[in-house]
Amino acid sequence: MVEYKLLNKDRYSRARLGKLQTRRGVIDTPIFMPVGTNATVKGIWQHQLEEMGAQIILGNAFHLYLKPGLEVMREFGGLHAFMNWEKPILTDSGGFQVFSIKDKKVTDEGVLFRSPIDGSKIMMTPELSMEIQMTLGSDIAMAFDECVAPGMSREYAEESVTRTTEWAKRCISYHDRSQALFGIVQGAFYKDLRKKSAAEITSMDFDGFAIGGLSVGEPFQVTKEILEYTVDLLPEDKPRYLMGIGSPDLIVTAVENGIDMFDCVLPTRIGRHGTALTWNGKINLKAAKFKYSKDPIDEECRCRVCQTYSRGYIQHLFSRDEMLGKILVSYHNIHFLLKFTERIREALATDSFKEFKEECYNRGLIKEA
Ligand code: PRF
Ligand code: ZN
Repeated sequence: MVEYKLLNKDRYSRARLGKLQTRRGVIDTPIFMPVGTNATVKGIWQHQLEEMGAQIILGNAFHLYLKPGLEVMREFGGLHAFMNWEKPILTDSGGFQVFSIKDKKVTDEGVLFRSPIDGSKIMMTPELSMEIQMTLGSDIAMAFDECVAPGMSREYAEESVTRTTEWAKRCISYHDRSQALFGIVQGAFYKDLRKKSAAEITSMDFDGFAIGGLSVGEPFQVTKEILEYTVDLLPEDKPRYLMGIGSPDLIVTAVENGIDMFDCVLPTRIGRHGTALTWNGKINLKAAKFKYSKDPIDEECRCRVCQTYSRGYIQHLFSRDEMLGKILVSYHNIHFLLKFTERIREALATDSFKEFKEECYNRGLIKEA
């Protein structure tokens, strides 16, 4: 259902350049995947994603099950047709979204919670998550996992790894393989639990492997250490996906540890608050100092927003709470991360990832050279 092809390996790190063949075309890796939780990348038209060069986007089983629901999805013939996006889609299983709900009950069967939309009781199970993702017709589905909240005991984390493995087995037996299916390694911040989870998950017939449970509020060094440790436990011939990261420093850390795919709501979330990613670090366009600025958000950016609008204009839009401000910064931020990963791929293709990393360090985009 997907095939990973290695094109080049970095000499100084575990970074790798590759291609991932999916049933809706080839994706260049490493790749950043913009997040379209509710069948929309917030504020961005699908044709704008295409014009920016997005190759694959994310959808969410949990949200799309709550609204518009499976009946609507069946009527439209799946998520691609519904939202008019023809390129690959990866859907997350709900394993992360369910866990951000406070009032819930986790059992071996699944997760019982109240719908945040109408208060009705819903039992999310591995089988239901597979059913939703097959109905959505995404190109890559994710196993239903438990992402442990930081601060939970080791005992709980251990129990949770066992549950995630049992759920993964149920996902595999229920899934019809009409789409690719990735397994997710959990284990919180405990290396032995990561090892156990990786051994169990990679022993199953998945098309790719994700690392979950990271970037949930822990310090950067912890993310890095667990990532370094866990990647080594994953097979080399399958794609590797680090879930929920998207800041330039974490992207570089992920790539140098051999990660091929990553996603994050960061560009649109911070964009809505006026924060722009630039080649010289973050800036906040709400700041009064930009009021008279005729400069684009980023001198070096070739995106449509930076070719068209000034910082001063965008500052004004935010000061009047005009929705266009949020849209413009979101667009620029997604463009930035797509370009950033494209530059990483160029560097990997020309054996200059080390130099790229040095440049990032000098620009203040990453904390360690
Ligand atoms: N599991 C799933 N989705 C996720 C995560 C996870 O652990 C994360 C963790 N950063 C983001 N998205 N299913
Ligand atoms: Zn721009």
